[in-house]
Amino acid sequence: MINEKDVASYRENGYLVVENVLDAATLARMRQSIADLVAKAAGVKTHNEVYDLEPTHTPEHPRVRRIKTPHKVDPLFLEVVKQPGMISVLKALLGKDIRLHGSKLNVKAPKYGSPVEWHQDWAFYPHTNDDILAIGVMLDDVELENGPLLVMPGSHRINKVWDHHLDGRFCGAMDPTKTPELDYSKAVPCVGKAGSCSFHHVRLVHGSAQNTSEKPRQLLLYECTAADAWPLVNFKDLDEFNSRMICGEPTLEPRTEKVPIRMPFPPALAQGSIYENQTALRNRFFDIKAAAT
Ligand SMILES: O=C(O)CCC(=O)C(=O)O
Repeated sequence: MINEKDVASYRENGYLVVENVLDAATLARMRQSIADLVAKAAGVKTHNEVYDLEPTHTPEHPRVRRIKTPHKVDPLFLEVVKQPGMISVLKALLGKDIRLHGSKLNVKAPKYGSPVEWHQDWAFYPHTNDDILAIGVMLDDVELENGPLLVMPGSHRINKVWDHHLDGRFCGAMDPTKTPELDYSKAVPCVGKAGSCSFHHVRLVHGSAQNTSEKPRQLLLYECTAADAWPLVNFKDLDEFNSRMICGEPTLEPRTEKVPIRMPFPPALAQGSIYENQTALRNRFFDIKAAAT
């Protein structure tokens, strides 16, 4: 699926967009599953294990911001990350032994889908090494207008974890007035037809604007790690850890690298999702326009 030039570009820029990773039939099954899940949010009053809700959500007029761990809700989402096309890209970027760290589906609905402030995934889940990336599966055609994932090329190589704290607590976002190394006008949108996937390094700075367009922008994110990257936070038990292997073999010997680390503690005041964590941020980069009713 990708060649040596693509791998070199990923190492240099920290991201890659690959077209036609998923076929139309798989996309249709995933969209149906998501539509069913979103419909089931009718009657739901507040965020729960499955749903993160838009600020304008009501039980009568459901507005889902995120489905939290889709691979735990429908086995289809586990099947998708194990498809041969996906595995071939993952192996080229992370090596032969790979584990799923987590998954999430950002719905970013037309007219109101919420923005995500600039951040590094690494700030949320530091590991013993940084052979870690997130796949962004484009379930819809992603264009400039419907809130594409925006990435800061090369920011992973600055080899730094920016401060994601505010008033002494983790808040899951970088204060854009305190990042002089970064020129956000150089951000690159990851656009593509439905079925394309972006792959971004765990330390790459990224975010996305509100979707104020009429078009949906559902993005399914899979966080994947080299099997020898062991998490420094939230390790539960070995069986659960190893049940998330996508391919290859697990190991009891973590590979430790000299990586910059800042622990995400004390935890954010608003728990549950990055959207909730980021509500604490005072200096926001992305506008939030009054959501259409
Ligand atoms: O959905 C997006 O555009 C941003 C996703 C992201 O970075 C996240 O949810 O951590």
